[in-house]
Amino acid sequence: MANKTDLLLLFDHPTEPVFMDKGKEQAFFEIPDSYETDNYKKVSKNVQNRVGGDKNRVIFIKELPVPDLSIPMTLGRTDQFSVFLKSHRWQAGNLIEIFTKLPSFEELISVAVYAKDRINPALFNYALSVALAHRGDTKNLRLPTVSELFPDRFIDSQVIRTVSEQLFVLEGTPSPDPIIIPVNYTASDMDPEHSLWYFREDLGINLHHWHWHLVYPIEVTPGADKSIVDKDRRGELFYYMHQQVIARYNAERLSNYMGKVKALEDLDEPIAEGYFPKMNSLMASRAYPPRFNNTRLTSVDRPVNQLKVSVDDVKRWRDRIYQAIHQGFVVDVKNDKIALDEVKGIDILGNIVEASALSPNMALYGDMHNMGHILLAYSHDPDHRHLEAHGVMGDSTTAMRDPVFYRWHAFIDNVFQEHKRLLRPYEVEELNYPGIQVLKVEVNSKNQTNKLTTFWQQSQVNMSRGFDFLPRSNVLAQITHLQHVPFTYTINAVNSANAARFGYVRIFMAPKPNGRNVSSFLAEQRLAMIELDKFVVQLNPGLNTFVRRSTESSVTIPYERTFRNLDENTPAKNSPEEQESFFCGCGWPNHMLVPKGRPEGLPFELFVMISNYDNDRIDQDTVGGCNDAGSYCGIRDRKYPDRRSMGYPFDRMPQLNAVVLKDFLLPNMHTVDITITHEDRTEKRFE
Ligand code: CUO
Repeated sequence: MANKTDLLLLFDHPTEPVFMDKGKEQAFFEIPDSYETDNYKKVSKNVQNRVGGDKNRVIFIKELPVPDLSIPMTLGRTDQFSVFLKSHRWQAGNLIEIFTKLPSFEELISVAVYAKDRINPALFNYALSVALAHRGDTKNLRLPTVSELFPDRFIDSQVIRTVSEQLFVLEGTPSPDPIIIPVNYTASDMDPEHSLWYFREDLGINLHHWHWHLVYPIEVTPGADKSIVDKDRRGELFYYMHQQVIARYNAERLSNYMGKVKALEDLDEPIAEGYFPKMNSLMASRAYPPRFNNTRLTSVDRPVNQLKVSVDDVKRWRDRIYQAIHQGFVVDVKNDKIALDEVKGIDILGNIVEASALSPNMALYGDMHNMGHILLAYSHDPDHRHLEAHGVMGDSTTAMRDPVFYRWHAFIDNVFQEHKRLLRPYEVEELNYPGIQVLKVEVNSKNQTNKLTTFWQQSQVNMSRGFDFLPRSNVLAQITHLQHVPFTYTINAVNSANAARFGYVRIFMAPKPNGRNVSSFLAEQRLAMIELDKFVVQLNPGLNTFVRRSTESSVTIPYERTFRNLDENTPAKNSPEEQESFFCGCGWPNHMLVPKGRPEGLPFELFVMISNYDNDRIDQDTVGGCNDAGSYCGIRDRKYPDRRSMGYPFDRMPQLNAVVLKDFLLPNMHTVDITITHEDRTEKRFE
């Protein structure tokens, strides 16, 4: 009989027929004759005998009535799937609904097995992942990482060729050496944007982005249950997570002696930054199309994608959204006003701007952010005359590789900031914590105080399960990425009351302007603040000392979850680690917690605040909720773990008398100057 984890085998080798051997055990699905596709009718048994035969584990699949799959089957098997396309989202939404509504596990695995060879593999993977993550009986399954299944969306096509060659030549013998994924391969130093390759093309950052959009789907099919979209403050989190990406990207740019990213405000200007991904889609057997320097956006009209959108559409939506922000309300489909107030306003705007199915008026405010991705993703072939698929901007697994992603999202963030700018500044009573004083903050890394160090590290990943139609073998790829020396924060705080109190410690940092050791204007600096951590402390009467490790950060997932190998490092059954690792791929990768800095040191201002936890707390049980990267990802099936606005206390303009950060400080806050130094050396992680 099939067990629940057998569902995960359906992710393995995404384009191979379902009857081929799967997983470490080389298990076979024994499928009913009626489930076979025309391509392989009546040959599956012969193939199974040839590949393995009697010794393999066999999973018997029951023949059951199969729901109508005609909608998700509309997308061709080799087409490029994009969650930014409405037609694809609709097809995926239909399949997600089919999978989530099936009453029993037995029916789910039977229908999924039937669907696997009939549906576009990327759409199938996305829909099954979303469904498993949201079904009560499967949400604790540990899903494979998308980079293991679709390595072609993460690494150089030349490496794909080398891995394929090794898998064929080795034929089951373990590879003696890892295959080196080159650094610096997408452009030369003539392209100034190229110095950011290590951020844009980082495996963990792109995995985080894919996971985020998987956890927060944009829409469901019309009429379907909206609960998978309608999550606590999902519009606000769309704003905040992407705002933090831009703040982090700008800190990396400063590390590389570059100015802030220029928002794509003018949709008519040629886009200076080109991008040549150097990746081939294994599924489509086609290269990801490039975008040349100085490409202009034009209307996209591609009947093949049921897609027609003009640059003017996007401008119209933008103008209507700005008008709503300035009026302080939006208008829903019944023509009723909904106030954009200081509590819910940003959440409503997030859903309007993205746009998600929760937008109160899609006809009026449109689909601005998604269609921006689309205009950029098809700018090389807007009318499909060359029969080209979308570029990297068309997919959440690949979009962050492209410099224009940051220009587009800097514009999206400007729209949100227009709303935030109009809110009244926080009053002192909303910021202080009477009786609590932060006396001292120190950052310690090895034997250094207030100095952080970054360097290059090499880690290994096993991507073999994504290489289809090749002999099974473990081939390791070696990736070079940024890393920092682990550090701790030491915080001394006094509670002058005579009873214990609880506090929420909030840690942010921002670079000093132009890399010089001077203060920036807080009105500007607040947008550069990177959230590093947030945690609860008990303050006993008198002096308290708290020590917190960088690896505990509430924005990151541990290193092992980014570079994990599904077959190895599996935590023990029912252990706390296993609870934590269930579908917890969403989270900023810990190896990218700290910006690169400069060889001569880059000055930052680190800010610590202890707010009154009684005002911030959300009373809920968070066990098993994937709660270790809650700041950027929320907590699964729970409320966002902070009652304050995301980004508090820097999400609003400061009072006029707070010109620089020093003026903003209250006794429950403290700052310390730190420097981040980059050492140009490479360490191996795995030896
Ligand atoms: Cu994450 Cu534009 O939303 O890519």
